[in-house]
Amino acid sequence: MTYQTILFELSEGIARLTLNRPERLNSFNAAMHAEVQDALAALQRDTSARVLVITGAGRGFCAGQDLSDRLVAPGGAPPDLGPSIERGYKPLILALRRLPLPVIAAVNGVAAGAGANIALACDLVIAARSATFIQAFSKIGLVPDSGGTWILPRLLGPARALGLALLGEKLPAEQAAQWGLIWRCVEDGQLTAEVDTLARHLAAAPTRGLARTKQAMLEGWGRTLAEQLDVERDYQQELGHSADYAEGVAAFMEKRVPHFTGR
Ligand code: T3D
Repeated sequence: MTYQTILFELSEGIARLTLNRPERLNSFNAAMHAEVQDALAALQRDTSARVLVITGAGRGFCAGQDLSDRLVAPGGAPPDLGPSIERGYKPLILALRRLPLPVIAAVNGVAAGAGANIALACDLVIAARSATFIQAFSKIGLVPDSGGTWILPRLLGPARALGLALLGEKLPAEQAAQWGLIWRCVEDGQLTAEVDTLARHLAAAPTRGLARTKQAMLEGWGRTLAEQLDVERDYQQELGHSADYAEGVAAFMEKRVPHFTGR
């Protein structure tokens, strides 16, 4: 597939996906949905990928749905948003959550509407100090989608989650980090370097273990402690047979740096 709305590359275990409609703050249209889904499906198949970095081109990360596709002419029929969610945002969020490798959101600027919640669906969110997160949905009569109503109360508690969702105010990156909504806020000029360092670190890490860690934590919210202990047992049983576990133990005992292959 030739991409018109994203940039996508995979090199040395690091996949980089850049939302690339800067003139519309990288908002999503149908083509971008199809292209992002295609890229994520390619990553599912490509075992050389060890980490994914998602960012935005230009001054924004993503402004959610492209609203120019939603303008209703006077007397025209309102759009059916259900199919758009079902075919676009829902599979996108689930694909990010299910990708068996760590996903970094490098939030270079404003992340609004679904754009904010796509960032929050990533495993590690690093934002530039000038970036903001906006649950813009309330400004146009919608509900936070792309997992917003699920993740915000879990990460922030109901008071802050409802404040953000009902008011649609800008949450600065630094406050998002202080509230525990994102991993880190860094100086604007440091974002690329910090993300590169983190991506290189993760690309050399034991990928299968990280994938199971992500899965256990994300799926654990719906389980009892006893059920979760069973899941941990099963994952340890599986990972105990991995090449990376053998390498990790050997490297520790030999007092050397491990060389993980992601297998
Ligand atoms: O429809 C469905 O399928 C249901 C799913 C919905 C999911 C959603 O995401 S709903 C929420 C949609 N997003 C928004 O409501 C955010 C709209 N954008 C904004 O509120 C502001 O643009 C920002 C706060 C994000 C940034 O403000 P600012 O002042 O930095 O930039 P700007 O001047 O508003 O935007 C720059 C350009 O991008 C501008 O175009 P222009 O005037 O230079 O030609 C603006 O129209 C365009 N743009 C920004 N966001 C969108 C957009 N164009 C289309 N759709 C957008 N979402």
